[in-house]
Amino acid sequence: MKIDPERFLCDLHELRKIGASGIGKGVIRPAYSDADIAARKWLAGRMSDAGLRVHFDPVGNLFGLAEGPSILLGSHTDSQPEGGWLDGSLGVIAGLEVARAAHEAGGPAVSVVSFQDEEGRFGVTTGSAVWSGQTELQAADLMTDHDGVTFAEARARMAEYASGFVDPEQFKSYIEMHIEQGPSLDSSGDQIGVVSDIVGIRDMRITFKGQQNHAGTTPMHLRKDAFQALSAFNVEINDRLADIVTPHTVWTIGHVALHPNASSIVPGSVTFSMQWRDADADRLAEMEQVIRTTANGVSDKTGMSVEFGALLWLEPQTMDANLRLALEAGAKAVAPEKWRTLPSGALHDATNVARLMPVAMLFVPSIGGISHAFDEDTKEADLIAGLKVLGSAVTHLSN
Ligand code: HGY
Ligand code: MN
Ligand code: MN
Ligand code: MN
Repeated sequence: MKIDPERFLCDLHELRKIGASGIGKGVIRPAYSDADIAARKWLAGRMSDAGLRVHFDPVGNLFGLAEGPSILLGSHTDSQPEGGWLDGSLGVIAGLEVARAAHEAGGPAVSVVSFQDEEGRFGVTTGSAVWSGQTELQAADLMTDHDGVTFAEARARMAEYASGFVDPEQFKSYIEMHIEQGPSLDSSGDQIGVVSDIVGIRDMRITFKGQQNHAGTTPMHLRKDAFQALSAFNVEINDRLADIVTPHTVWTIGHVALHPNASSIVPGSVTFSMQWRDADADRLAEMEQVIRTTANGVSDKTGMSVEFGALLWLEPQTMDANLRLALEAGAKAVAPEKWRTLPSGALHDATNVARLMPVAMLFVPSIGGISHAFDEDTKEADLIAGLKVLGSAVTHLSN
């Protein structure tokens, strides 16, 4: 099998043009947006040219299928609202190049996937979560984005392409290549990371409801200002979580919707996202209790009501030992002395796919550790090293 780095880079740059942000190399390609659908149609053409059978499932996961039992490679091509050009796309396009080279060489059988809504416009890694059975389709259909659009409405945009769900039995294993999205490899000067585990996550929307009122006439002591409730919650939760976490635990209030969001109105309500991640499922559960207790405490103290949305969750996931050995053999050959093992603090479709088959992941460095931002990037030499390790692992597994 002869992998072609030039062809791989060329495809990667072609894909970047679809939904290009115009700022740095960034992309704006959220799940089911025009740009996301255009990118999937482009990718379907590339898969077909590579000798793969194109298949869209009911949620918009796009597969390029090889004949017979195959190794599945891929990731996702949707992006964050402000996304980097490599997050997800790298694993899909590297998989495409390996599958194409394998097809040209007459084997081994390699299939490719681009999962839908990995970036969680609706849930957490929604497309692979539904395919793997982590999330029921009926439950997913009821999920809403921050503008109130339901998953059912969004996926209907792709209904004209959809066939049934792909039978996972045809795949022997899944390998996902990705950028690290953190600073470890960049700061140690390593080119390749072989992933040991992926952290777990919990994500929940919380709403404080107070009393909307006039910002000029309402005395301070009579206000029920929802922003003040969020502000108090934020200070208190940082304090209280600090007592039970490790240096690797993280939590984020990343989306805030203040209502009605006007200078001269005391805000009547606020809905915000509370997300927390850790490698230990028990700690995640303990953090949930602290979060609920703290929000209830703020509600009691301020006389405002609090509501909790549905809890989204993914458990921590360990990578398959045999697949890791294949990646390590590739890393030793391609980047001797410049690879190491590390955990993933970002989530990946691999967590869901692990319900169906053995999975593993490899990372290449992110310059400055930056991702989920337009200025995300990776050195070309590192992208190519990752591609070669992926190809080498596939060859190793088929021998
Ligand atoms: O947020 C994550 O870890 C993933 O990239 N969606
Ligand atoms: Mn990603
Ligand atoms: Mn991401
Ligand atoms: Mn007025």
